[in-house]
Amino acid sequence: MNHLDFRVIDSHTGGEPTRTIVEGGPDLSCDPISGRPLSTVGEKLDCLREHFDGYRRALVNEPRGSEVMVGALLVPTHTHGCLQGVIFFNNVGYLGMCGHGTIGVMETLRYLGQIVPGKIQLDTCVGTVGVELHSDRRVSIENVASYRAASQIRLDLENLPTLMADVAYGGNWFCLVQCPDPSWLDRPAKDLLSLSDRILKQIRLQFPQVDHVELFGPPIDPMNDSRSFVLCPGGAYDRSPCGTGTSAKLACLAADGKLEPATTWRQESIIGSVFEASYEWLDRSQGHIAPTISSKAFVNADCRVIIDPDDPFAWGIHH
Ligand code: PYC
Repeated sequence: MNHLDFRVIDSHTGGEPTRTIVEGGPDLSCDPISGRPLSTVGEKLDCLREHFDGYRRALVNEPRGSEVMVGALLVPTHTHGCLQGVIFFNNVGYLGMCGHGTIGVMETLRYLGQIVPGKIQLDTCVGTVGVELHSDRRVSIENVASYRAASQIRLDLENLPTLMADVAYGGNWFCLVQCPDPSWLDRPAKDLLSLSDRILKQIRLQFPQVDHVELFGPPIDPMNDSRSFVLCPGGAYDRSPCGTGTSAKLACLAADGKLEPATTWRQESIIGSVFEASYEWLDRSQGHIAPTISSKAFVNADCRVIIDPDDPFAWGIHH
């Protein structure tokens, strides 16, 4: 086998990295075994997972990446009105949508001179996402329909007070917990990771689709409305406030009547970065909202990633 060679653009959104693969990705136009044409992003994702999962592992895992890295593979789209298809992935698998990643992709397309300020649509495996690049380089995402699936789920974990959780969808599935003690979010990240992991294991007994956990507490900056710690599926925590997680939070706030439509919610991350968010009702009786999430990304590398078949860690290190 020859070397594989990719052009990747690395960016970060509120501290959370996105590695956008702009050249060298696998051919996902048709199934490599049957030759069947693949038209939707969902079909391309299935093909990537089944036949080229090594690319995902090699591109985001150590030694070329880390458990924090989210990959974004740009793929052609046939969906009417969409400029670009995108498949998001991380160290352990694939993401439905990714808010910080979408903002990273938009800044990457701007950096490459492929977009100018204005609105476009991106095709993801969970649906079409409207995205606007503003003239100050901020990006606003009109995320997929988001909703709360369950509220006030009681979680009894050993040596902890009873926790009450919501389960909501914002392009990915989240378990949302308001910390009973405001100082919980001041604990070291390793303690928050282990607490979130315990919550994840417990909630998945009832809601196996959940793969992210959000812990909420008071913001550090009084300009903001809330601070969150977000556990991602691969065991890392989101350095950003998490775009899909903030969408899920808005769905809960809307369902509880705690936030009016078109009102800005400022979600602070555990490292102090902020996403501005608001929503409109899509279907009030069903609790479905259309969230908008805004922030900025910065490009920090434009490079070639090489996979050398003689490298014993060519396909990533598995911890
Ligand atoms: O911003 O939606 C997001 C996200 C998901 C996982 C990491 N970031």
